[in-house]
Amino acid sequence: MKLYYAPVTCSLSPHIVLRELGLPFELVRVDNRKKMTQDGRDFMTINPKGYVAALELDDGTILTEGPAILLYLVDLVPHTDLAPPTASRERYRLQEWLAFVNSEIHAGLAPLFDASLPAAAGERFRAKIRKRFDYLEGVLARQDYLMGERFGVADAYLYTVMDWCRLFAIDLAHWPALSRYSERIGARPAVREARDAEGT
Ligand SMILES: N[C@@H](CCC(=O)N[C@@H](CS)C(=O)NCC(=O)O)C(=O)O
Repeated sequence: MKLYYAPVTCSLSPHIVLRELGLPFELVRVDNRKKMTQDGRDFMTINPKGYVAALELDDGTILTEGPAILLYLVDLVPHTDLAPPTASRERYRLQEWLAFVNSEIHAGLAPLFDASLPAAAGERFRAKIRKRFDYLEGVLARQDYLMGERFGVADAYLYTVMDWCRLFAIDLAHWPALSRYSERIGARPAVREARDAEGT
C-alpha cells in the first residue's frame, strides 16, 4: 500500500493507524500547492479531487476520504482494538464519531488555513469550534478516548485535526481534559514515529 500524504494535514491520521496496526506501507509525499508527488507525478491523476489523504492499494485501486481509509485499514486486521467489529452496535458509534470529527472538527478548522479569510469569518469559525470542544471536554472528562477506555481510529483522527489549533491561536489549555487527551495520544510510539517520519 502507498499512503499519499502532506505534512500537517489530515493524512497524519491514516499514517498513525498504519503504524498502530503494523501494516507494511510506503509513504509518498505530495506537494499540496503544486499537486505533484515527490516522485514527480501529477497528483490530480491519482486523486482527481486534489487532496490528501489517498491510499493506493496493492492492485492500484485508490481510496480517498479519511474516514473510509481508516475503516478500510482496521478491517485488514482481524480483532484489532482500534475499532469494534463490523455491524456491531459499537461500530455505528464509531461511525458517528468519525462523522463528527470529519464534519464538525476537520471541516470546522479547515477554513482557518485560508490566509485570505476575513477576520470576522475566522472568529465565527473559532466560536463554533469552541462549542464543539466544550462538548468534547465533557466526554473526555468521563473517559480516556472517544470510544471509551481504548485508543481507536477516531482518536487518531481527532488528535490529528486538533493539533492544528496551535496554528490558529486556539489554546487547548481552555479544555483540560482535551489537552490531556492530546498529550496522551501524542506520546504513543506510533504517533511519534509517524510525526518523525513526516518531520512535524
Ligand atoms: N473530504 C476529505 C478532505 C481532505 C482534506 O481536507 N485534505 C486537505 C488536507 S487536511 C488537503 O489536502 N487540501 C488540499 C486542497 O484542498 O487543495 C477527507 O475528509 O478526507
